[in-house]
Amino acid sequence: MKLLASTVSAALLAIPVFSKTLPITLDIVNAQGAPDGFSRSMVTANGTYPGPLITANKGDTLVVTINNKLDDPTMRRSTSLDFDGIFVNTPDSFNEGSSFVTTCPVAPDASYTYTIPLVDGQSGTFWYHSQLSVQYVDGLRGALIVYDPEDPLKQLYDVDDENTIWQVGDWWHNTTLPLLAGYVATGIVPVSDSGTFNGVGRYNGGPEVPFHVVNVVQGTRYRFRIINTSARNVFTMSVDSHNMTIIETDGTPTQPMTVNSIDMLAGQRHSIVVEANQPVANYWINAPYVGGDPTRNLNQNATLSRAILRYKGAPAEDPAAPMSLGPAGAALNALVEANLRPLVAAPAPEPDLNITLNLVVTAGKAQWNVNNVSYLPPEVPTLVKILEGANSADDFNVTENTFVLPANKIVQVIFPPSIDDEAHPFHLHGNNFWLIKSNSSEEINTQNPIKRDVAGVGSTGTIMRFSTANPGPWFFHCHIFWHFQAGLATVMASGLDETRKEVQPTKAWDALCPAYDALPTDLQ
Ligand SMILES: [Cu+2]
Repeated sequence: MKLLASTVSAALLAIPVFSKTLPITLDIVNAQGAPDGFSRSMVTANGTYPGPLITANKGDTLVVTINNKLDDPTMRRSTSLDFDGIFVNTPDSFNEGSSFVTTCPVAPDASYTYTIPLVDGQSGTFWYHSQLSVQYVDGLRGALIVYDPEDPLKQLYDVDDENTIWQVGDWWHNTTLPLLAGYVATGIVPVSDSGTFNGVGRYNGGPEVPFHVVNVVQGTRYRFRIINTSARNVFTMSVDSHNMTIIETDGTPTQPMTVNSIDMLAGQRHSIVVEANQPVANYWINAPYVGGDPTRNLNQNATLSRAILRYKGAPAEDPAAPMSLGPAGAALNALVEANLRPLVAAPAPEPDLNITLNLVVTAGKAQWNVNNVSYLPPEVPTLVKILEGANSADDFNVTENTFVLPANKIVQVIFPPSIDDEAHPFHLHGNNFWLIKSNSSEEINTQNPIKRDVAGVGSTGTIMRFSTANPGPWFFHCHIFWHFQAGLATVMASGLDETRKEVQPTKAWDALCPAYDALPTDLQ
C-alpha cells in the first residue's frame, strides 16, 4: 500500500499543477439540528453543522456563491461569509466578507458570489464563518483546507484527507438574538452549554450522543488539522497515549515540535502529526474547554467534550480508560506558543511605526473598548467610504476605531499587559502578522518569530508586526465574537490611495448596501 501511495504522489508531482477555479454553492438555511442532543434551530450552510468542507489547492480561485434563504426571526436574517485566515489581495478586498468594513451583508432571498483567488502560494488550515454580528454562534461555520501538493513536510505523514480534520467549537442551546439581549442586559458573556467535536457533543443530563470516531490504522501517520471554530471557548487538545507533532500554525508551516497538549483560542488552527504507534484499541481524544464561569450554566461539562481514536481491529466501543482532561502534572508537555518556529526562519522587519492598543471593559456592561473607543459598525462600510474619497482618520466616525496607515510600511502593534482572566484572540483579516511577543512568554523574538493570524492578548502583553504592502481596510478584532460584538475591534486601513486605484468592485457588490439598507430591521 505504502509503495503504491508514494508511486502515485511521485507521478502527481511530475505533472505540472494548474490552478483551477472552484465553484461552490452554499445555501444558507435555517435547519433544525441537535449537535449535542438538544434540538434547536440553527443557521447553516446546506443544512449541516459544521458546514460543508471546502477544499482547494494552493493557487486555485474560490468562487463561493451563497443563496440566503434564512427565515427564522430568532436569529439574524441577513448574512455574510468570511474566509478566515485566507490572504486577500487588495483588488479582491471587496469580496472579503467583513460586514460594514469591506461589504454590506447579503439580504434574505438574495444571492452573492465571493470570488477569492488564493495568493502568495498560501496553503494550510482555514475556515469560513458568518461575519455578521454573532451569527456564527448559530452554526454557520465550516472548514476550508488549502492543500499544497509540494508540501515540504509531506514526508512526515501518510494520510491527510477529509477524515483528518478536527473542528472543535462551543455550542449554545438558545439562539443568538435572545443570548445577545441577555449579554446586553447583564454584561455577562453567555457561557456555552457544550462543546462539539466535528459537530457532535454532550451536555449534563443530555442524551448520550455518539462521540465522533476518528479511524486509524496501526503503523500509519496522520496529519490532523485542528480548527477551533469557537466564538468564545479555549479548547485543550490531547490524545491519550499519543504525542502530537505540530507542523502548521494558522497556515504557516512550522519546524516540527512534539507536545502532548495544545491550547487553542477561538479562531486558531494547528496541523499535528499523530503516529498510530500504540496497541490496537480505542483511545480518547480529549477536547475540554474553558470559557467563562461554568457555574453560570449547569448544562456545561467540559469533560464530555471529546472524540474517539479507533484503531482498525478495535471493537466499536468507548475506550476503557476514564475520561480525563488530558496530560497533567509531570506528564504535561504543553505547547508554549512562544516556542513555535516557522519552518523557514526569517527575521521580522523593523517597524516603521508603532500603535499601542489598550483593551478595557466598561464595568458591568456589554461594552469593550480599544483605546477608550468601543467599535460600532458604520452604516456605510469603510471600503465604500475609501472608494468615495476618505483620506484621513477624520473621514471616519470615531466609533469606527479606524487607523489610517501608509502603504508599504511595517506596523508594530503593542498590547500592554491586561488584567483580564481570559486572553483575547486578536485576529487580523486578509494578512498575517509576525508574533514578536507571545502572551505565553516574556521573550521578545524578532529573529524567527512565527507568523499567524490569531494570537492571544492578555496578562503578559503581546506584540505583533504586520506589513501594509497589501493595502486595504483590514478588520483587526477579538475572535471572542461576543467581545467583538461588544466593540472589541479596530480597522487597520492602509494605503487609501492605492486601495482606490486597485479595487474595482462589481455591480453585484455595489447593489448590496442599497438592498440591505432598504430592509426592515427584522430582516437585517
Ligand atoms: Cu475578547
